Amino acid sequence: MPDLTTSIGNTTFQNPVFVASGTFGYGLENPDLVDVSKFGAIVTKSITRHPREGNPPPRIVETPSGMINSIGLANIGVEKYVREMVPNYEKIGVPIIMNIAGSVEEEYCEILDIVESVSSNIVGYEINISCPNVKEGGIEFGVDPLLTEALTSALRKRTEKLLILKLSPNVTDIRVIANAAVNGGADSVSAINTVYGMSIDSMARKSEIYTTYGGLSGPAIKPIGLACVHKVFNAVDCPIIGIGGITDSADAIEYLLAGASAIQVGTANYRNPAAGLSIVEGMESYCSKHKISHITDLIGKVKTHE
Ligand code: RRO
Repeated sequence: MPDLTTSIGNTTFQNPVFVASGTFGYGLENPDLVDVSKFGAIVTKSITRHPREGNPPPRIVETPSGMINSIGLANIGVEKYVREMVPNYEKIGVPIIMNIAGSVEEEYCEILDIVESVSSNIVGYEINISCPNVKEGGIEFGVDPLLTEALTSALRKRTEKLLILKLSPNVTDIRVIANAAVNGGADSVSAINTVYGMSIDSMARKSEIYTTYGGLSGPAIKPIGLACVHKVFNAVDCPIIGIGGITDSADAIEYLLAGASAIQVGTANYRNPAAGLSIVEGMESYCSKHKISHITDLIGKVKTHE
């Protein structure tokens, strides 16, 4: 049986297949649909300091090989999250990574302090500095290496749990932001969040998303995600969590070869909430077939032509 375990910072996961933020609620919504204990980890929807309604509809539209969302950070806020969700995590038998979003450094810090003040089996935090859909929703950090480093080091002082910075592809050079996160003390970076996109109904001559632009996800963005992961892998010394258009185990293996230590399945969950479980099985078969004893042997092993 191949060994699928992978480590990020001080934490070892039973396999490298996580479900992505925003595509699996708070981790507690699908118990009858999927055996969540078989995932490597669940990453929650982004949580902010106060509850948010999000953007007005329409806020999701299907596009060729993908979808565009502009949810606008709709969530229950950290207090309700700690009261109603966190206590239930003991039962579900899978590591939880809480995704945190804010508009200023103090907001991120306050959220982290509130969660750290209660006992929980949250194993780490994915810090969203890359939401494309709100005016002050972290993307200001995600495009600026100085702000990224300062935010990361403020958060690093507050927790010993995993600290993962979620990066945007909507930047000139993702390596500069990844490097800033690591200099600030991040254990890992996840790449990528969604890519700015737009969809137009030619008959109505109207934008199909209320906010005009949204975040493109799904198979359409896999080549962008792979390039970002590969660039970061070759420039920055930290484990990377690969995200973007992963639908099957071949996609997941491609991300590992590009340099990812783990991957997240996002848009594919909308079609099949158990997509991640098929990916775990497919990875096992790939390793057996190719006589790979440990999945981590694949990390960064893509052959290039240079
Ligand atoms: O809620 C959203 O609109 C959203 C978020 Br927070 C994010 O990080 N990425 C995305 O595509 N949508």
